[in-house]
Amino acid sequence: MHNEHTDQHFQLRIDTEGHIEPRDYMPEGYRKHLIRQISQHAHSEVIGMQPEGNWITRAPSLRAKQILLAKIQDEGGHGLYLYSAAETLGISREEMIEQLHSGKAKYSNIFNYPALNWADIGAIGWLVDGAAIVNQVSLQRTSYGPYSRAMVRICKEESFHQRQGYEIMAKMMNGTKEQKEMAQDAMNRWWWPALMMFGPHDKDSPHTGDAVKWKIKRESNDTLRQKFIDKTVQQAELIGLKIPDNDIKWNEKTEHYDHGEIDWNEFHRVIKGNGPCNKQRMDHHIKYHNEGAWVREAAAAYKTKKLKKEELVIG
Ligand code: FAQ
Repeated sequence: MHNEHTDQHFQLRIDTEGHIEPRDYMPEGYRKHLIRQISQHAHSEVIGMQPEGNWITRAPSLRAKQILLAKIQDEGGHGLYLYSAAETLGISREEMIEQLHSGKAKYSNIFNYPALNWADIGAIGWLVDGAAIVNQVSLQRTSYGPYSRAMVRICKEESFHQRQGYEIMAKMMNGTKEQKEMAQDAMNRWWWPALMMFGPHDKDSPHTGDAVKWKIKRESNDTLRQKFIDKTVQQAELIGLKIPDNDIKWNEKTEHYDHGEIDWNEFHRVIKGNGPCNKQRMDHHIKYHNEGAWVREAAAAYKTKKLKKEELVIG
């Protein structure tokens, strides 16, 4: 039942800060935009378990191992809320996974870099979750109800993740010369890819126009990136880490930190599939997805059987 009236009513609802719910009328472009963004967000959460998962067996203490395990499980849970939110828009989980495997759907650039040592686990929690949370706090006010509600819960868990990473970095910066060097080296490798997580500059971001009009995005890529830089520079200083950017400087006029140029060639190379770990991440996902086929089949068989029994009772 699409007509001009319904489109106007939809935009009015957005303009007056109303939520759009699954059964409400929505323009096709809004639905497609959300499926793209939410499914890519879900894929990022799940693929993001891989670099950290590598370190569960090598965590330096039982305490560190318990914390890391809990954090990685949370990320899997975030993926599940997000897949469910996307399913309310009329796409199935199978289709989303198919799009991931075929390369049609992206996932965050950041998970295509390797976690080489324990300091990387600190850097991921502090910088990667730190960047994710800045973006996700803003998305709590996104216009689509199921996405917005998923974000509220995810943000609560994400703030614990950011702190566990910062704690690892702070501990290492309080340690031996070698530990300090490891922490700085991890910072050097993760800083720039973390800045790229916010996406291209606003002027080069094709989806921002619609996203802002429909209040899917409440703040632009550059605004969120700047928020992340402003808070992270101060956290780095506090524990003695140096930002690997000679152009980082407080700007009295703007009251923000200026920063150097981001290497967008690297960003495009990585999101096109040619980063250091893209192939490894995808091969791993495909292998375990295929190996888990019997679980999905068994669950589906049980569902069919149960339905038949219920039908019999009704009959
Ligand atoms: N990586 O026009 P825009 C986490 C693509 S969660 C890859 O600006 P948009 C938690 C973009 O898709 C991290 N591709 O696009 C965790 C588009 O290509 P397309 C994930 C990127 O959507 C921690 C093209 O470039 N968070 O880390 C990236 O308006 C530790 C043009 O870009 C989210 O997904 C990128 N960084 O803005 C988990 C947050 N940036 O789709 C485990 C939700 C851009 O046309 C361990 N998403 N592209 O083929 C968003 O807020 C937005 O989608 C942006 C991109 C801001 C990512």
